[in-house]
Amino acid sequence: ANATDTTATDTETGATATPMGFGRMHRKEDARFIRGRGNYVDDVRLPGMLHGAILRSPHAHARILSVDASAAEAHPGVKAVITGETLAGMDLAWMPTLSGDVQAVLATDKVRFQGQEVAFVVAEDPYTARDALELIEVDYEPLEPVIDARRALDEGAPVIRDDVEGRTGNHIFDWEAGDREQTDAIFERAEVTVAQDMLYPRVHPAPLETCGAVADFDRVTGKLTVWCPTQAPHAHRTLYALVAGLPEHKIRVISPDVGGGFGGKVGIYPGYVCAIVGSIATGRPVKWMEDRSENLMSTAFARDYHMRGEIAATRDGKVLAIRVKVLADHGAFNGTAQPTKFPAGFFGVFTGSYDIRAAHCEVTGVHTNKAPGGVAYACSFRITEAVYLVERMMDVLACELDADPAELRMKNLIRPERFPYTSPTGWEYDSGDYPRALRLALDMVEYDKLRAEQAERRRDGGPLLGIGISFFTEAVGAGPRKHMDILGLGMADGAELRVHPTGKAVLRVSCQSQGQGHETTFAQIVAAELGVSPDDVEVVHGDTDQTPFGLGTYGSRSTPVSGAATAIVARKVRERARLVAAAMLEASPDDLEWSVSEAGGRWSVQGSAEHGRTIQEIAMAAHSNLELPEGVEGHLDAVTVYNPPNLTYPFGAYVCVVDVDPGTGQVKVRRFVAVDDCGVRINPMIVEGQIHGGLADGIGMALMQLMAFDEDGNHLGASFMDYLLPTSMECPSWELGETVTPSPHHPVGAKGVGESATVGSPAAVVNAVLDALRPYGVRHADMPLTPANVWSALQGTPIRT
Ligand code: MCN
Ligand code: CUN
Repeated sequence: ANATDTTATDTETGATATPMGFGRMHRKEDARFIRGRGNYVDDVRLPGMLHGAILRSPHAHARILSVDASAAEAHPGVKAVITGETLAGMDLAWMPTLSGDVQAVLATDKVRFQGQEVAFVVAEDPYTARDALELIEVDYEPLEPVIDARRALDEGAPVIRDDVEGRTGNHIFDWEAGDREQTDAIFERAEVTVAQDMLYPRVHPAPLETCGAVADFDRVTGKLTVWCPTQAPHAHRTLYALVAGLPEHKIRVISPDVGGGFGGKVGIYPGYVCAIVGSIATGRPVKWMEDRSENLMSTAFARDYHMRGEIAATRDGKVLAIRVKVLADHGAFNGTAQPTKFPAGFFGVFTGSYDIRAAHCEVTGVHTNKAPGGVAYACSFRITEAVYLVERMMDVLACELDADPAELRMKNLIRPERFPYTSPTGWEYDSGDYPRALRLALDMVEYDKLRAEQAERRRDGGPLLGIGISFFTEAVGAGPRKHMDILGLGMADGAELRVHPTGKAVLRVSCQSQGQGHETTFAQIVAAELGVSPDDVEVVHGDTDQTPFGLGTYGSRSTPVSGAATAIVARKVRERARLVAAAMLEASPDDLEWSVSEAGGRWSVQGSAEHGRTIQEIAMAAHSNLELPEGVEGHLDAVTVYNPPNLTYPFGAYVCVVDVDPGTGQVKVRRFVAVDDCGVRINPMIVEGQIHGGLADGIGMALMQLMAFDEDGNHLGASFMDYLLPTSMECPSWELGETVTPSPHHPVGAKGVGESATVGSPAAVVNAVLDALRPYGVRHADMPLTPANVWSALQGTPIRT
């Protein structure tokens, strides 16, 4: 098929002619991405623009004795040097984090992680700015760092946050969920209990595009425009207004094309604030772009959960209760992005997909001398950790009982008739048919055949074969406003739809794509509701001056929340069109019926479809001199705000097959079957793309990725030489399956899917590797299962039986 024609049938990708609504179609945005016509922050070039660079701390923990910027200031081409002291004079040295803590914009008293921001140089060009950094003299007094979270609460541990009044240690919060007494009581009586410690290591979302900003403060109009790759432009604008005292209507945040976010672009970074201050100070636009190492060292990391899981069960494999203790490493500032009432994100869904009588978990958050973050990398607010925990524990239990992990899961999955299902920790799962999804995955992979091959291999020798299963349930689409907010901003989303006289439409939404294809799928939602072509719907997003307020794109909330707003605003337009059509047809609106055929959507008199008006005809009439009934406004525009009644609960069954070389510890992923259920799929091709990406993430985390530090707090993974990204070399050809269980409360029955595969896949890969290692008596090993780690796991245990 012709690649330039998005409406052509393409047998390679399975994309068909542009559908009149849901279905496979190529992404509208790809035309510009493929031709190099995307417009990213670093493409923004304004007249007179200056360039900024950040001086960063070489120490993980040190007191700042003095900062001397005079030589840098005198350097030719340097326009300004901003230090913590400069900012302190403006009351901007500290900024609020999304968890209600504060974070240093530029350090004043101490540096608290390696790579922390210390000074900002503004110069005529980026090279001069970087050169001048070397002329800034900072006198540090190194302090003992806290690197291991398990030592953070030790008596006498250095106090990292002595800036907080009354703080005597590194404790941030304790949080619990579920019923402790009931859970403990079940554990006491249980026939079988298992326990396992595990670490979900610190990893990084590592988007291809690093963070950066262009700030342009106009001294005449007082208007501040900030281009940055944010996942939440409206939230950023409101925070700038609240913190800097700038009038909100004089702030415009533009998130242009974004080269991947994965949760790392939700928060406000010191560099953004520095660029803004730099522009205010110089009266010229200032661009700041970080490099790869800066991105890996200082922007939002993910996970870093030390977990202990326990399961109580009957001897025949019925899981009765689950108990979890977590130590959460939040780094030097508590900067996780999550709803206010959920300090551990949505870890509370740790009972997973199983019908369990009782559950209890405790999470303790601590500071260490590492970068802040915690909620990123397609985590669905920590459901990654929750799913990993419960899916590892199910395999540990299977091992203990010598049971088949697939059968054990089947026995404990929540039955379809139990939905809506209230979990022991109080979450209401909206819909699901779990056994069907697991059965499909097992059939696709030919599970019994694989087990037979495995038995043969174990008997005859050769590479080790492992089969790993993971069944996950997610909770995405935050969230009901009464339960969920970020720093007091409720999590509802606005949408505006304008239908022009010729029937072409413009949709304005508050969420912001980082590669998820919203310009296509959101146009498809409007197209389905109005019976128009998605090509006739332009989606505007990522610009606070152009779009209604809403909280943005993360936690796979765009389709559940903004997507719902889109369907509803389109339905409002359709209802208005009914009134206009009634006037055109001289009929009662009640006598009209809506239909969508290949020719498009139309209102017509019931029973006589030919006696009707197309949506395009109605749009023209709504703007014409047609006399409209009393109370009916002209035009076909509408606005709405959607406050979701509940989260959506997508789920899936994954099976991973690996071959492990016992001599080298090398793991090869032979096959990966993923059955996903995200309710109704708007664009199945985009959904599959999202799943492919997430599965690759899972292989990355399970086998390759780790943000490591030495005992002094030196970052050991600050480049892609050390921090490994999965490529096609490590990935098999994905085998996808689907079931469709619509969300009962979403207007089009869709559930979110953007993070599903990242959440569900790591456990499948790890379970597969450990399944391969089972004859060696290895019950658990932590990610990443690099050849070295697998090899040492093999050495530390009895010879193969
Ligand atoms: N979709 C669909 N049918 C459904 C569900 C979703 O067609 N039933 C489509 C959506 O309309 C959208 C895409 O799939 O085009 C993802 O939708 P959704 O699940 O609503 O997730 P979001 O759009 O809110 O994306 C956020 C999610 C998150 S939180 C991370 S992290 C992540 C992810 O998306 N970051 C990504 N996928 C990413 N993909 C790319 N390319 N880049 C990122 O940074
Ligand atoms: Cu947790 S990563 Mo996504 O929610 O942006």
